Amino acid sequence: MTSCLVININLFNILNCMAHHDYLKAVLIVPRTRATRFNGKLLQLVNAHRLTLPTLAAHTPFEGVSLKVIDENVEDMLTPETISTSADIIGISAMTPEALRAYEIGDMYRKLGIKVVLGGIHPTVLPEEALQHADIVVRGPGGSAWTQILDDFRRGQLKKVYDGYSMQTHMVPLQTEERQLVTSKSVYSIATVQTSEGCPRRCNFCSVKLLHPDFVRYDLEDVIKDIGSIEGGYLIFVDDNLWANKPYAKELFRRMRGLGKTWISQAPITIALDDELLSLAAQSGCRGVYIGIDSIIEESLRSANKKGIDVTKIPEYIRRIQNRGIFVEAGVIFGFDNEDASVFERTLEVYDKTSVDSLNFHILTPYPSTELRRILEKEGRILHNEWDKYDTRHAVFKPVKMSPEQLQEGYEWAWKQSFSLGMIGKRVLRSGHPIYSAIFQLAGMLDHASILEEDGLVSRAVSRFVDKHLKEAPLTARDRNNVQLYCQEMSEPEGCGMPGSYFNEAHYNSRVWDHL
Ligand code: B12
Ligand code: SF4
Repeated sequence: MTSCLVININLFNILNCMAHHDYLKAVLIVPRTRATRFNGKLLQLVNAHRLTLPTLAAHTPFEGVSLKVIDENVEDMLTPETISTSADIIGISAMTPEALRAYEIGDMYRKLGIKVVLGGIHPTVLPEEALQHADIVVRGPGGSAWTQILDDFRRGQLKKVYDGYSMQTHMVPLQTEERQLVTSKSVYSIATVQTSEGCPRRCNFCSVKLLHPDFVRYDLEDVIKDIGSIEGGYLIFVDDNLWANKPYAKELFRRMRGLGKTWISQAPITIALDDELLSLAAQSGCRGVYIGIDSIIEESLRSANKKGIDVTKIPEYIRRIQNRGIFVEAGVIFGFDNEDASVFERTLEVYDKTSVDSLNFHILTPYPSTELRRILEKEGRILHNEWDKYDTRHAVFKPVKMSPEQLQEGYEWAWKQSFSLGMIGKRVLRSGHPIYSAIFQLAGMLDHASILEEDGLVSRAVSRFVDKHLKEAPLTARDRNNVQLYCQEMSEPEGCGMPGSYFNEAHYNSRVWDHL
């Protein structure tokens, strides 16, 4: 009884003293999308974390800012009851399919009078729309803008729109701790790394050039330092085109030899033409590439501005890449103007004759401000602006040679056909690396099967496993620093009534931060 009282008094002291903090409390959020099912538990099991969060964390000043990050895809969804009412400023990231949820979250915080910042590709291209749900919008790369916003907040000089394009300086290699902010939320985390921004190509449906008008490569020293901050052995390069500058890519792969990392990335099919490049990639740990082949119909590729690809050579190119022990997943887009309803069957027939390890299907989607969107708008072919359906899984425009319903049905048929047990078995058996293949096939199947519906049998089992094995989020050096600074100010260097255990508390954030 007595010890309980002491602890309560201590806790009261902490809450009391920290309530008058002179440091900022900031929260960064990635919203959940319709595409993320199963209450995020499956993603919590194996999560390739969103690089956005540690990147912005690395641009958050160490002194005087307490930071919390939330990825709704792997955590419980935020509600008015669970949001941090004591936060000072919230930053939310949004791709187009995440925009509506981002707006909901923004509205929730703004109701409490908390400042909301929106960034990412969607607010970049539609800042006026975003400003209806936020106080501040960041356009373009956001690291330096985020640092500036925190500073302006302190000085009471916030602006409505920050132009990230003109402010970005250079990449900041991440620290292990910044990565832990997100990786500790999964059982098995896969790190994400970026070596460049943008893409030298100009496909007409792509949003990348809107966010990154120029193709910028990071300093290789910084990239290697960044990779050094990764604790585990697996990583994904999130670059749009890691391989675009061959001398740079080759040097990167040379330097990665011996680091003991296994990695995958997106890649253009043309990597098959450079033996040295492939060989160095394999030696550096490359085990898989996702190739946006997009279509096996030359005319479709031309209409999308994808030039220089001889579709008849695709099977041979796939084989060459696989010969290096690199797994190939092909990305297919349906809905180009010249395609009629026979495209689905024809596509599967062609891929059935290749040795491709896995397939991934998308519906052509006219994202805001892209060239494709401008054409379709002019022709009156956009069906609606329900952004959560702009996820490449829904037909949101009228194709030329089929109806939107035919496009939707054909797309779903292709998934079902391609991920039937027979097709999966065939691909796994002929794959040079059946274990990787089986994992990818399973991922593809889960992506489109509903066997793990929320509260289903498998979902519950995954939840139990995750809850048991989830790593503990470390108390960050930043928070330790803030508490110590405060205690010094209070002339109580021993901890101003804060029990030592709080410094070690893994869930300091949720136990103390939320209640301030
Ligand atoms: C990696 C990636 C993914 C991963 C993401 C998961 C993961 N664990 O990493 C996966 C494969 C799952 C994925 C899925 C999808 N993706 Co994606 N993806 C990317 C990619 C290649 C890189 C994103 C990234 O990590 N960048 C690195 C980080 C550091 O940059 P960032 O997030 O852009 O953040 C910077 C700025 O935007 C800004 N910023 C962002 N948020 C905020 C917030 C605040 C507060 C501030 C201040 C600043 C700020 O500051 C950051 C630092 O500069 C981009 C292409 C690109 N270059 O953007 C496409 C991209 C974002 N994806 C796209 C699409 C279409 C999708 C899908 C719909 C379909 C698909 N391709 O599979 C799904 C939808 C997923 C969903 N949530 O619903 C489109 C989005 C178009 C649009 N208008 O929304 C892009 C642009 C690709 C393209 N070719 O057009 N994607
Ligand atoms: S190759 Fe990929 S990232 Fe580059 S423009 Fe085309 S779709 Fe965009």
